[in-house]
Amino acid sequence: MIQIIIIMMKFVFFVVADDGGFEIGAYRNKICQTPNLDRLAKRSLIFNDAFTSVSSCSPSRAALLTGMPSHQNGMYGLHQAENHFNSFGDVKSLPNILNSNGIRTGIIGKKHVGPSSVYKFDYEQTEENNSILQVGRNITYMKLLAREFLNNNTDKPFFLYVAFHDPHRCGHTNPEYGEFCQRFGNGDVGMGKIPDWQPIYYVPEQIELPYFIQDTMEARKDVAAQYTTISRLDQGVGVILKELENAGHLDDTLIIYSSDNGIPFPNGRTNFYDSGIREPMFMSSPFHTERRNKVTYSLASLLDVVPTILDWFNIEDDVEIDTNEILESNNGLTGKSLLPLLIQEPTNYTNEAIFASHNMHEITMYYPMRAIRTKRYKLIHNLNSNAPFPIDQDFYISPSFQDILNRTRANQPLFWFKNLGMYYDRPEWELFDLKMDPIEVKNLADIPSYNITLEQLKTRLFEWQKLTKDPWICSPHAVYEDKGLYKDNPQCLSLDNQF
Ligand SMILES: *[C@@H]1O[C@H](CO)[C@@H](O)[C@H](O)[C@H]1NC(C)=O
Ligand SMILES: *[C@@H]1O[C@H](CO)[C@@H](O)[C@H](O)[C@H]1NC(C)=O
Ligand SMILES: *[C@@H]1O[C@H](CO)[C@@H](O)[C@H](O)[C@H]1NC(C)=O
Ligand SMILES: *[C@@H]1O[C@H](CO)[C@@H](O)[C@H](O)[C@H]1NC(C)=O
Ligand SMILES: *[C@@H]1O[C@H](CO)[C@@H](O)[C@H](O)[C@H]1NC(C)=O
Ligand SMILES: CC(=O)N[C@H]1CO[C@H](CO)[C@@H](O)[C@@H]1O
Repeated sequence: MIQIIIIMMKFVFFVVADDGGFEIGAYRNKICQTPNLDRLAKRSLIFNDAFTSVSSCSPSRAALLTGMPSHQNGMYGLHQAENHFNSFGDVKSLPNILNSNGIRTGIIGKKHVGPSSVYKFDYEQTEENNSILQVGRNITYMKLLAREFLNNNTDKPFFLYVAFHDPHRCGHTNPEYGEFCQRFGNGDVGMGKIPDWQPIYYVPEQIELPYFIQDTMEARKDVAAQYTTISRLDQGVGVILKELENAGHLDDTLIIYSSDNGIPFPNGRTNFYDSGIREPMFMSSPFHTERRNKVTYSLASLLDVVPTILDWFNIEDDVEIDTNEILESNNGLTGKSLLPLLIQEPTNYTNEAIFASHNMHEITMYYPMRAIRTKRYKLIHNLNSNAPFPIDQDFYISPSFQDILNRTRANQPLFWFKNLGMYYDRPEWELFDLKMDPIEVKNLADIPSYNITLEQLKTRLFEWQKLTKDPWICSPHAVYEDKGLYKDNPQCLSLDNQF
């Protein structure tokens, strides 16, 4: 008797938004219309507590694609132009691991990481050889590229990574298209047309402001423009999912949707407050239907994406998957596979934690931070707390931030939950009880009754820094020595009484 073994081929489709947040129906935003994302959410597990490990574009994407935090993969800041950051040349990235395991890889849209030898996809249509507006915001153009990738797939499993540039701001580079490029391709005179996009416009008075954006007309108009751009992202997700379906891959593909960092508003992107690091995430598997349209409250990190996708493809050579011991390093990776969540919710979140590591966004914005977040607490270590918290170029000229500057100068009410002084000036340690203080304004680091919690979190953060070989591990009060005399016994050597 001849036995025929059919090996089911598996595929992955990963979609990442650029500065996208929770302006999504599935996350209970009642105003912003996102029918395509909502439909995807209905067939997904919806993450309530997913976080990026760094709130900056290139560092977040490098961490996502390597499973290593920014200080471990080397992408300390932005990749483009004068910022000039790259990951270390010997880092193993997801596309390279998959490629060496016979999986075809494709990227469409914003790449924003390097060097190209570390992040090598078989099929690349990115800002490196396309206009970023076309490859990242023109959903018709992106759809045709996805079709090309899918049509040209032969007999291999694939990993397709589609990185929208929407809903990133563009007021500082292409002001002619509006603050969020919401006019690009909308059919008005001089704006061109994107055939697959039906723009949706919003009334500023009606938009839903998150707690961290000031309630002023300037900020509301800014958010209304962001919503219009989200309609392009949403419809883009819809047309590309349609391509996947037409190619016959809706029933064998793991689909993940997320974003790289917080939204580009005050207290958002570049911050370690939840408004800067919490991310939307949907994960849809054709083989796991138990928890569709259900919510998981388990803490997840974008550092978990590499272990999840390797688990999906049953690739175990490079990384051992361990779902319990988050602090157990697996060949240098500290993340865990998220696939078990598709079947069952954990019964106890008490010991769960996610970690974060930020060094800079733009090259001028040196402001290293390390953080640990559990279900209940967040501890942020601001290593450069003697300097004002830095502001980046595109956020600086945004209407929302200009409004805060103008009002501060004119001594007018801000209608904001902070003021500029608080925002710029941060203590070295910030400890928040997220249950009592979800908006993270009451720092408990100096309150004696929290000393044990503080010490426990500091120890756990330090252990993670050690495990992930953080060069900043002794900063800012000591110097790390790990060579020569200290080769076998690395030490933090004190600066004595200077700090
Ligand atoms: C971009 O580069 C890839 C190869 O790296 C090539 O296949 C593709 O055709 C290029 N696209 C454009 C628009 O030049
Ligand atoms: C978007 O892409 C399509 C297909 O390439 C093209 O026909 C259309 O003109 C583009 N729209 C804009 C605004 O560039
Ligand atoms: C959850 O785990 C913590 C720490 O291990 C333990 O103290 C607590 O009792 C557990 N809670 C429940 C409801 O099992
Ligand atoms: C801020 O003030 C300047 C100078 O008065 C003005 O030109 C600008 O429109 C204001 N911007 C916002 C967002 O309020
Ligand atoms: C924490 O503070 C209390 C006083 O509030 C003190 O008795 C205790 O020794 C402190 N514990 C640690 C670990 O510092
Ligand atoms: C070799 C191959 O199949 N090429 C196809 C790639 O996709 C484009 C666009 O769909 C087709 O025109 C090519 O024939």
